[in-house]
Amino acid sequence: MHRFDEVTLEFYGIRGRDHINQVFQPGYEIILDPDNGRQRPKGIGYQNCFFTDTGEPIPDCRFTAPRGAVTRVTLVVDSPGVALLHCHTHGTSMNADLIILPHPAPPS
Ligand SMILES: [Cu+2]
Repeated sequence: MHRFDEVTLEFYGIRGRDHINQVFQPGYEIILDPDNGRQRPKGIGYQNCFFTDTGEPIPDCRFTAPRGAVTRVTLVVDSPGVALLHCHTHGTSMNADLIILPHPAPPS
């Protein structure tokens, strides 16, 4: 995806009760969670992250994707780099990278 693109992600949960997901902007850092001593990412929340079907804003781009249902989330990425899609329920075994390229220059 490109910087400032509006991108919709679709999730369909097939295992587990639900997945508490979060997208972190480029520049996130991995920290030790003081509650359980496990590693987890810490990042900056998106300003533009919302449920696609209702338009309801999602604070910190953190949302639950339940099993047996489609969850659609739309976000606008505002800085180039690698963002992390992370599932808090399943930890580092359920991560994905979102590659954000600089916005393409208009054709000349
Ligand atoms: Cu998960």
